[in-house]
Amino acid sequence: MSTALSVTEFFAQLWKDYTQITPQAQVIHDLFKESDGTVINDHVAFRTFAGTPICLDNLEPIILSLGYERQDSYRFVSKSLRAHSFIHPDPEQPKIFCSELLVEELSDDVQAIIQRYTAQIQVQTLAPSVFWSGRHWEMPSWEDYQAVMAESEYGAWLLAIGVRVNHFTVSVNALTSVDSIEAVLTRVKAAGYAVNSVGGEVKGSPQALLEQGSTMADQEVFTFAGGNEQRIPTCFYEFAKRYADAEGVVYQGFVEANADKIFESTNAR
Ligand code: OOG
Ligand code: NI
Repeated sequence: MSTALSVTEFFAQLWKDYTQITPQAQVIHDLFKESDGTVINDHVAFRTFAGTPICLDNLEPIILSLGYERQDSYRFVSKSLRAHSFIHPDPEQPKIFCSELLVEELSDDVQAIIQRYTAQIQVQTLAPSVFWSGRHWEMPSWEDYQAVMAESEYGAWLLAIGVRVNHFTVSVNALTSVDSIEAVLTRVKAAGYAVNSVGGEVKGSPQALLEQGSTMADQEVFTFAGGNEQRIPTCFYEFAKRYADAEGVVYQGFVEANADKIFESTNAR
């Protein structure tokens, strides 16, 4: 069906964009491809700014146009974020997690900084390509990046990186060479990559029906406005293992407490 084809092309474009600033993902992907033959994606995630032309409510119709349905909603009070997850009727298609920063909850000073950049957004009609469109504003100054960072790591990350996939997620259920998040992370660490240990390396539990782990984001030198060159986090890679409920149905949702810690995979280190 043409819809399925265009979703496939959508993810191919996303992977291309993502691996350009996340070289670790291609290396780790190839490692598992070598032992397992195929690597299946569980989900991808996007970040955006609320109260702008590219806010969550405006991105949602694009996701729906690809055949997705809204699955659930989430709120991360201490991070000033909200999110929706989306699921495709074709179970082979990855789920999508899309969050936005509630800029109005930040201090007046930081709101003003973010608004100086988001005022530059010029989008006429949104299309799927918005998900690999990157920054819609000039690169921030290092001072602005740091001022936003002091209140929202997510906000600073988004100001520098823009709208693009912040992680792909390997389905551990579909791997045959390993069957636990622990074993996956052991292999990832042996390959030389740092793992997100916020709240423990494995987020969630079999009782919560979802266990996840992730790398710490790759880092790249960016030239900030004014010429300041700084090494900052880009994107990371995630691993998810889903469990069946009492009725034998494998859980397809997300877990807010897990997600809260996965967000920190873009922390500076
Ligand atoms: C999304 C974090 C949440 C998950 O699997 O729970 C998430 C992000 O870092 O933008 O991906
Ligand atoms: Ni995720």
